[in-house]
Amino acid sequence: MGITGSQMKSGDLFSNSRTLCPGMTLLPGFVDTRLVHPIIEIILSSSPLRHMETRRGHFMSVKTSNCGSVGWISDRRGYRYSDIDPLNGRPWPAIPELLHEIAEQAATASGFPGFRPDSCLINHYEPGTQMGAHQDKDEKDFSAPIVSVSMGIDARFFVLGPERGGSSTSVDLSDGDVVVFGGPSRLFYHGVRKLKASKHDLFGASRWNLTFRKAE
Ligand code: MD3
Ligand code: FE
Repeated sequence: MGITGSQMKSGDLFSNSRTLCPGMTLLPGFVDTRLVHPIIEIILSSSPLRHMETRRGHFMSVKTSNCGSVGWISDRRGYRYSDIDPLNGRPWPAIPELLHEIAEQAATASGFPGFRPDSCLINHYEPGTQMGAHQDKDEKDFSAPIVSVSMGIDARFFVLGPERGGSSTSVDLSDGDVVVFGGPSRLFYHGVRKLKASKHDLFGASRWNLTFRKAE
């Protein structure tokens, strides 16, 4: 277990980390998600989950919300970051300090010290939902990594590479796993395969993913 399970000092290496490809690090079981669960509930009480609409007028199967000074949104005008939650007209909730610590410690353990995200996208998956191959390129500065925290039921995540086509590498992500994407992998195409039905003790039949980004 990582930061929340031991008194790991900043800069210590997480003994269980795996480099999946250059710039991409898996930290299995890095987070004690029991500590994150109530924090997510508080964030969603002000900025609830919603299905974002795409430019083409479809709704994404995954539900999302955000915390941070800006949040990722999609509507008929396209994808962008906004300092206002369009659902309630107010700023997004701030990133709680425990989440900042998790993101910073995971980035440090992966060779990206001093990571201070300004945005955290909260994705909620139910069995049958998926996320197609895409790049995360709406951020202004690609030198900062992206930190992804998985919670609840397992999912199969896939990475292509700098182009959409070709063969994919799969990674099964379980509750508490963190992946850090930086350097050459920062702009890789990636997605999530259709979720299989399953149950998790704390999160039930759902998967949560927190994606920490430096957007501005
Ligand atoms: C690889 N979410 O919200 S996080 C997304 O599990 C997104 O909810 C997925 O992709 C999820 O944009 C995967 C892992 C992730 C995030 C950013 C990446 C993988 C990445 C950027 C570059 C390469
Ligand atoms: Fe993504």
